[in-house]
Amino acid sequence: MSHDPNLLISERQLEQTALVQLDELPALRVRNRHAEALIALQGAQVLEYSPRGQRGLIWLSETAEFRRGAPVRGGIPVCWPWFGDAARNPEPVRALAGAGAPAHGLARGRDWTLRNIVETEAQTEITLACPGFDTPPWRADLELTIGIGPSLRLCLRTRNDGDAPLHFTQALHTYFAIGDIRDIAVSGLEQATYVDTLDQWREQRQQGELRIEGEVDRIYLDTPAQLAIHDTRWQRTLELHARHSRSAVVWNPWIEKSRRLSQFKADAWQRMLCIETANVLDDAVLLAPGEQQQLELDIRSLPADV
Ligand code: TA6
Repeated sequence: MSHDPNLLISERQLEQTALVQLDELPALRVRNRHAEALIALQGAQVLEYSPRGQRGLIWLSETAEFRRGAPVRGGIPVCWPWFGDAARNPEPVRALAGAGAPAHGLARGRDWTLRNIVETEAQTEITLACPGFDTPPWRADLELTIGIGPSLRLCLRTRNDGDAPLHFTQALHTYFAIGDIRDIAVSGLEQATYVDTLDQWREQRQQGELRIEGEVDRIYLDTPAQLAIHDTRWQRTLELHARHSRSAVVWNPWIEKSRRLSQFKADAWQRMLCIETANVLDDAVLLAPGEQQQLELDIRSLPADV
């Protein structure tokens, strides 16, 4: 089967999917009866997802740059085979990362190949594969399947193709689009333990719903499958349903940090919130040779809870 997106699209006479160019980056534009989406082949990064007739659910920086080998600010970066600073990962993951490793792993900077596209009435399903992760003694096959329909469905599948145990951490680093960060609440994290990376990585406990009143960069542990962002300004609730995820990272840079971020307008902190479906720190994943694991996330938008 051809991995050439153009060939695969023309061979299948696909109607919902087209190959487009965003500056230096090729991308797939999907339009079907349920929604529209934009996915960069670099990093298999979902950049946009808008259910028909609704505001987009995913935030993409107004100053996003589309350059080969460089992260794009926003969308859903795939963080794999480590999350965040490699030095902050468990020892077996640090060994895999090596010295001078980039933040959030290797997958987001690589050109993924198109493995399959299936167009049905229910959704458009796209499967992308990260080129051979082959760093002896480790080998892995990494695949992201993206379903564009009434909800956005992601499944990140890792298979250990090597002869050695594979330890990794991972996150779907979703940037959500919101009306105003000062007018939202996150439910589902009540009473959860979290590591506050802004307070010497101390463990704390979440009291009640999470509201954002300053810079937040927290790793929640033993998180439930269902979280929600209640957006008063835009009168909607964004529901996140995760499977095989034990951690969730919540991040907003607020005013000061925003000034130090690339591809980020000074006031952009007001319009975005990251809730990252993850397995990090002690929730690192261990696969024996031949084993595989899925990290799954469904995102949908509902009219605000009345
Ligand atoms: O997920 C939270 C975080 O690790 C923050 O600390 C911040 O660095 C954010 O990710 C963005 O990372 P990036 O490398 O995309 O700028």
